[in-house]
Amino acid sequence: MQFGSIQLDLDRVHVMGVLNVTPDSFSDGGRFATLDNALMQAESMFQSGATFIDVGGESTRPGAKEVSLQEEMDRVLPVVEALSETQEVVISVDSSSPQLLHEASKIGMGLINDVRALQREGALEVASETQLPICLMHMQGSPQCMQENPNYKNAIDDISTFFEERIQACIGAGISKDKLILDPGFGFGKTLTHNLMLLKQLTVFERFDLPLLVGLSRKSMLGQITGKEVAERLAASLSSSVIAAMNGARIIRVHDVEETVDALKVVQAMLDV
Ligand code: 7PM
Repeated sequence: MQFGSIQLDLDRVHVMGVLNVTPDSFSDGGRFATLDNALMQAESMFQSGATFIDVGGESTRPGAKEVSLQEEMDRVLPVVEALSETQEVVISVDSSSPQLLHEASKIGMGLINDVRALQREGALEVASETQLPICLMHMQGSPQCMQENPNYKNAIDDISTFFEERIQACIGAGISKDKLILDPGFGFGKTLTHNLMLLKQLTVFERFDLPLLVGLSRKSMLGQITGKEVAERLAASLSSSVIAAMNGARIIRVHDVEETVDALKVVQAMLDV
């Protein structure tokens, strides 16, 4: 798949490093809120083997308050611009704002990562214009209320139906299907059982014949399983990343890039035999 100027083979396993530029980011306390720190963090993730850097300026943590568009742009765009000048890495932008995505597409964004799957007014049109790949993530509800009472008739079926609907919406907007990446959205309106069923049955989504991206890193489901706080979830995160890759995920979104790259090299080596 072509991500701006960078071509990647998505039959192989890739690591996406999370670069939060939100002051209230739940796992690193906003330490990387300034541009310099963000760039150093990105450089280190690239050196560790990340092929994507996911830049996000909106906290989608359960219950988080919404940030204004201007605030989100001020956080994200300088980072995208600086990264595209210095790094041979795909810059993914974690945003649902059409205006931000439009601006970011002009300064080096290589992938649209929208946790709202282009459902905001104007998002499909902007995404189509950029001609960039798009990750369509499933979420039930909104970040403000999604964990209140996640409820599905059948989570796998409901998420599949959502993917079908969003793929068709993209095609209707002139986006070619081969630019799409799917993500079941671990933790976004899902109970522990939903998340575990999705991880166990991830291969069911192979029927869409599109690359799968997953984010499990440090998430609360891992806290529920291990009883550990966010900062102590590395081993659980690595374990979940390995399971996801073995079940077909090809882009793994994580905070701990160096450790995850090693863990997934083992999976890739095995797949290569
Ligand atoms: C608080 C709680 C802050 C959760 C941030 C988060 C995903 C994503 C996020 C994902 C894709 C996090 C999440 N998660 N994009 N953005 N897939 N495509 O853990 O799972 O970083 S934000």
